Amino acid sequence: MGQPESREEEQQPLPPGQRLQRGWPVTHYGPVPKFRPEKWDFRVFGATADGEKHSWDHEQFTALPYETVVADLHCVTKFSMTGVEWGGVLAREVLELAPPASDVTHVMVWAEYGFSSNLRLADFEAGTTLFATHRAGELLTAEHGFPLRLVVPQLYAWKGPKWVRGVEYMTTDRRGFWEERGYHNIGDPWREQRYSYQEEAGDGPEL
Ligand SMILES: Nc1nc2c(c(=O)[nH]1)N[C@H]1C(S)=C(S)[C@@H](COP(=O)(O)O)O[C@H]1N2
Ligand SMILES: [Mo]
Repeated sequence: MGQPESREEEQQPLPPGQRLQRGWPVTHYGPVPKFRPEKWDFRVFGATADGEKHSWDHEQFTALPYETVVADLHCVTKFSMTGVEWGGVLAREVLELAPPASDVTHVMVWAEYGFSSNLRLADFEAGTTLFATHRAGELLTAEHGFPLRLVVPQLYAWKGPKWVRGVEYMTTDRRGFWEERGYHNIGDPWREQRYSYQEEAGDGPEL
């Protein structure tokens, strides 16, 4: 029988190929957007059940029920952080307030500067998918996504945009920013779905 390589691995198994990271690095593409509260809104659009767009200003969105989720973060560049406490608004809350049409299968989560990430509805409606405003009880810093970032614990971290501005309900799948640029359409770290060349039939739209 093989021995675990360290006590840490014994206590907290990580997805294949991942290493534990100390501290909290900053990882993203492009500049950090400036937050302008008077211009900020959170929009739900696309295939909504009532055919209408829904939007919240910053005050309204941050007044929605606050929940916490303890989750691991797995970056596809191979570092992981474990036991991060996020606070914010559950994706389920958004789905309840602005329900999707019955034929919605995927969502596109949109962030500042056109960054986007596509998710299966099932991943979006998981009980631990959270629009986070806080980490460990403190407001997010600008570089970590203030005022709002998505956390999808069961997927690689690029699936969770920082500086989120809205959600598009979709009746077919479409690739987001990194998914168009060589990353896996689904991105399950436990199945090590890192790159689009690993996709199997049904994992995503044609490239
Ligand atoms: N808007 C935006 N969000 C993003 C990214 C990005 O490039 N742009 N990168 C993602 C990736 S690859 C990772 S690993 C996490 C990193 O979050 P952190 O900088 O708070 O550690 O943010 C994700 N969210
Ligand atoms: Mo990442």
